[in-house]
Amino acid sequence: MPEIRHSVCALDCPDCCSVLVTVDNGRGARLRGNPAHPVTRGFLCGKVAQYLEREYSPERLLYPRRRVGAKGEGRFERISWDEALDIIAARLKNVSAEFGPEAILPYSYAGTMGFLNGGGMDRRFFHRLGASRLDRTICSAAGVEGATQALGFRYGTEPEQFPHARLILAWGANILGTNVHLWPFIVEARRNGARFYTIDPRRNRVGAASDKHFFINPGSDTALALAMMHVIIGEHLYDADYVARYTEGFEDLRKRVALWTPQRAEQLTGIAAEEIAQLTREYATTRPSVIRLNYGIQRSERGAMAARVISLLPVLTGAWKDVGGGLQLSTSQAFHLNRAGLERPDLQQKSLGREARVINMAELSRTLTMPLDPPVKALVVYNSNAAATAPNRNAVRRGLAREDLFTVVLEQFQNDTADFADILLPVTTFLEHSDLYLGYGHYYLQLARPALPAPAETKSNVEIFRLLAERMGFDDDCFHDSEDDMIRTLLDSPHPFVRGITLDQLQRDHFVRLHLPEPFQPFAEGNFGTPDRKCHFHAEALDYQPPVESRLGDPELRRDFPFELISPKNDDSMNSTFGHRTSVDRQTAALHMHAGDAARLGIHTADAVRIYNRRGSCILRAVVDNSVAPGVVCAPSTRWGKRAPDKANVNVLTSERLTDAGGGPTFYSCLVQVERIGD
Ligand SMILES: Nc1nc2c(c(=O)[nH]1)N[C@H]1C(S)=C(S)[C@@H](COP(=O)(O)OP(=O)(O)OC[C@H]3O[C@@H](n4cnc5c(=O)[nH]c(N)nc54)[C@H](O)[C@@H]3O)O[C@H]1N2
Ligand SMILES: Nc1nc2c(c(=O)[nH]1)N[C@H]1C(S)=C(S)[C@@H](COP(=O)(O)OP(=O)(O)OC[C@H]3O[C@@H](n4cnc5c(=O)[nH]c(N)nc54)[C@H](O)[C@@H]3O)O[C@H]1N2
Ligand code: SF4
Ligand SMILES: [Mo]
Repeated sequence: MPEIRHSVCALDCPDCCSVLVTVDNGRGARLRGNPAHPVTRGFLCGKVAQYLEREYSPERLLYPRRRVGAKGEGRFERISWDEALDIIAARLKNVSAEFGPEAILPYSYAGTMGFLNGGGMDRRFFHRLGASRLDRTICSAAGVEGATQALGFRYGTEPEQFPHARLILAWGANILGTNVHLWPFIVEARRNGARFYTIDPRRNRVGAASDKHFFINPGSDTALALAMMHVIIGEHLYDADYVARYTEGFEDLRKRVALWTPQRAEQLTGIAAEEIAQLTREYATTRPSVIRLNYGIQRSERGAMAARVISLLPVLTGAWKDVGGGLQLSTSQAFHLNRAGLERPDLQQKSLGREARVINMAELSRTLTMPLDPPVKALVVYNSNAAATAPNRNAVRRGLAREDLFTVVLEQFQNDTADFADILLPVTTFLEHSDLYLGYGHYYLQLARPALPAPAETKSNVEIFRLLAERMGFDDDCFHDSEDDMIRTLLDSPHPFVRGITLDQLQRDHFVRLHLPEPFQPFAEGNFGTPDRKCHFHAEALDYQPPVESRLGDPELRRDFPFELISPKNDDSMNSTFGHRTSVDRQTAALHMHAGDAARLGIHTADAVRIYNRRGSCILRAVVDNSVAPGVVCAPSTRWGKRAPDKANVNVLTSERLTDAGGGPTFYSCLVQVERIGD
């Protein structure tokens, strides 16, 4: 008889779905969304509904391997776990003895969102080792910084409240692609009469389904938001009572935005002044109004400021007072778990007697290719396909090809990064190990137990770092912790949102809502994350300059490279995680263009085009579909470069210039030239 087991989707997605796995004779037969989960509501996105294809793919890595070819070539021979662990431990000890432990660098991101496998035993291991610390900026650092500067706390409107909204703005948010479980709530709101608008340089499926789409120049959102403030204040559309009670600095803000007329913003954003004024009036006078802001807005050079200024809009209008009003960027900060107990940063005292240096992952290219003291001599990559997803990929690959660099990769598939490994270790998928998960688009904490057996010689990250700790001779108790010990530690938090949630409860119920009022309205009565609980506008800090790599940026650069490239998420992908799929490879080999630009360059749909700048060159297939405005081109990311005929993907074009604050990457501030190269 088939049996149903519970799991949780571990992919880097705000929805964090509760998954039901049908298991027949020990083999997974079907995945579906848990109908009992208030946000999953019985369905999964297309890519994960088919995850069993990935689970049982003949390309799955099943045994530890050692490199036999050149770095990057991808030729390996099978070895035993004992050999692999001995080699790694010996090399890490040597590097540590010769250059100090900070010559060792972990590189990981959110291949799994699980606490234990995403940042648990690995953190303990590297802290005990005294390795360099990684600043994990690649995705959301700029937005986190901007939203924190604005509100203090990064809490947001819960998805279950969206049906109450009467105006919904999807601002840099590809809801159908990257956050599909919000969509039914929006459909419900629209059925109740809500209007739904999108603000995005690309008119994707969400834009096409909206009541109105605003094409905005990449990286210019701050100018739009400042002009919206200008109209809100100038036309007295703000909530004077809310502003008086819960904010500081309104008079300075009034002065600051006086010069930010819609006419000025039109020049910068490409949206007509009258449209800006009209949008603002609707936004400020419709209640409840909610903004789904997503991370698309903060992958540009002014990304932190954009997140900051937009986050202030519902403060001005008082939208936070309404059920179904406000803004959601992320809900993750509400999960106030005992991270220090999980990660044990105190272990650095034992290894180094101080905190280790910090390296920004968005600068991996520089870290591996420029002089550093000490240099990075050993790299351990897990939960990330850095050689495909990090900016300035050509430089990253030059770094990874260094003969003096010892690289360990923990992976499920032999992707771009795995090809550069000296030792390649096979890991389990989320269906095969235990973990605890937060949602960053809702407020449910979830537990997953292994639903399927781990195939062949695969092991979880937790188990691998536990074994490595033993090989290194680390005898601290925490390296003997079981998964359940680690979960109990995490849950041991005094914060009222999580106090009292137990492993037993999670085991029984699979998902547990944080201890929040229902509905949760974090800022209905101020309560911002500041010492005086008020929102401080800090008007003097709010400003806008176009990104260097943009149509209004460096004129010289713009002359040679006249197109603004954005490389947003592909609907059927999870960054590069499904890059082995042929359909995904095709989708991420596309360059979407405006018909006017294409005609001028003699380009037709399906033509091969070369797209290049000073950092690199990449061949894609043109899709002339007017999904972008003139001057913008869009290449959905992220392809496995190794599958491309020229072995390149869009990240050969992106730069390691950092955002205005937070140290984030600027994937979507990227100037390029495009030329037709053939049919
Ligand atoms: N299907 C799918 N889902 C995913 C992922 C995936 O790869 N595929 N990745 C996951 C990850 S890691 C993340 S971080 C989230 C991200 O989720 P999102 O933030 O929704 O995804 P992005 O594609 O980064 O950006 C969203 C939208 O912002 C637009 N955009 C780009 N530049 C600008 C700009 O300057 N201004 C404005 N207003 N809009 C802009 C893009 O065209 C895109 O439509 O999605 C997660 N979910
Ligand atoms: N051009 C461009 N580049 C981008 C972006 C963009 O929008 N445009 N987006 C950026 C963003 S937002 C992000 S978040 C990054 C994401 O970039 P990455 O962090 O590289 O994410 P993925 O490409 O999904 O790779 C995750 C890897 O983790 C592996 N994995 C999954 N589970 C486990 C596990 O339990 N253990 C181990 N060891 N491995 C596991 C998967 O097999 C997969 O290969 O990409 C960034 N790069
Ligand atoms: S990727 Fe997102 S939408 Fe798809 S199953 Fe996972 S959590 Fe749900
Ligand atoms: Mo991300």
